[in-house]
Amino acid sequence: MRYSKLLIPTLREEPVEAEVVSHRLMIRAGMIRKVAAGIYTYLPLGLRVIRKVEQIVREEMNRAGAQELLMPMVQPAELWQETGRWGEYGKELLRLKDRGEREFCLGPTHEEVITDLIRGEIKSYRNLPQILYQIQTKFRDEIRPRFGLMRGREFLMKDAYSFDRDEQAAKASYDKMSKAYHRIFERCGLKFQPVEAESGVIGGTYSQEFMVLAETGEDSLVACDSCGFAANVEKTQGKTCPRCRGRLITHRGIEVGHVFMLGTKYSEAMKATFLDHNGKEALSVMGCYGIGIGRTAAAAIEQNHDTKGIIWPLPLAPYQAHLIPVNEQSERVMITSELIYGTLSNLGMEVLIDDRSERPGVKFNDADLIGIPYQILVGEKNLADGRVELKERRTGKITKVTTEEVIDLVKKLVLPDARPDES
Ligand code: P5A
Repeated sequence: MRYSKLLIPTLREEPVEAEVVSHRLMIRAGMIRKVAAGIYTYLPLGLRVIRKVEQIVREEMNRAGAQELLMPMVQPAELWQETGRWGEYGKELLRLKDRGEREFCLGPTHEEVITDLIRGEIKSYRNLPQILYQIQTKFRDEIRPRFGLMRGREFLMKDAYSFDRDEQAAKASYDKMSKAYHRIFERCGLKFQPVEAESGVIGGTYSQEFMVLAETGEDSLVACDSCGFAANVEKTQGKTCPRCRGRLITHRGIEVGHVFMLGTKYSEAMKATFLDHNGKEALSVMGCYGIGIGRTAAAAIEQNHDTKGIIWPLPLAPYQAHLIPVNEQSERVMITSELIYGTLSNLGMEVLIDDRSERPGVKFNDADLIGIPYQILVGEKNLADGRVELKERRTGKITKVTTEEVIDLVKKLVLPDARPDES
């Protein structure tokens, strides 16, 4: 893509309203803009990152045998009254009325809608298990929306729901999802820790949160230094590990995912039953599994940045290579740049070429701010020796190589990650 044709409104100044680094950098890099408290527009660059996270999530959900569907955002009050959550959920549930005075809410989560679907469609143990997921906009009227995409009111979530014939089968579905979560956050290039957690207003018998480790994280977790036990601090008292009596060490983190063993909380309230192999009516045993899509992108920035800007892990980067013709007045610079751009693009790489007539310093600063992992600098001085520069954003390391070599190098660096096998 050509920078000159894209809406990338980068900012030099620190936005005053942003308290955490991911929020500041997403605004400064021209990725998001606020529309109202906790409600954002994703600009082209921001949306590309969101789509990268979604794609990884989608591939791993499909690999684990989950099926994608899409449920409505607007949900009738009656379903929430059946489970009692119409009362329980409180002010976070944004309620509205249609022209006929019928009550609805904007979905903060979809246990009721999916349980309603399954009770209507699944009648026999033969049709179980079912794992269904969607990637969809949620609304939670948080008291203090803050930190940009980290804690929004309107936000994107991947939510999955499993239905099984008994507890043992439900545990197998839960484990499958948990394994998929490990793969997802690994593929995103994040350092994370699963922890035992409280299940709150979603409920159920037990739950685990996936925490991205970052000093700026809103959550605190403890991890045992000898047995690997880890939990949200809300879940533990004291300084010793409940499993092995080892020492607990506190870390900060960002909750990017949460998996819940629901048991029969919803199937019982909504009478989601099926006929078991003896022809007897039984309740589905459920699980539900969430990932904050925007929060995952924000957490990646919390974990990967420096004073100059974002340093995207390659799998989440909006583009894989950032090509900078240092002086676009020079014919030689432009011919070489276009050649590299065309070749890399034809290889299936996502390349951003900064074809603006801006001063080199402006282009370099924007490139470091936006944080694409590999920069290719094409300038007259190096071209005199037939060379261009390859700069690695993370280390700042610059290698001078020929045009052919740069294509080869970038290919090796970028393409093995671009299309992970779908086995
Ligand atoms: C699981 C899926 C649920 O809602 N029901 C369906 C369950 N879980 S959860 O923990 O409440 O949310 C799942 C993930 O969504 C992200 N998230 C948010 N992201 C941005 N802004 C918010 N206000 C917000 N609230 C939740 C988190 O990543 C959470 O783990």
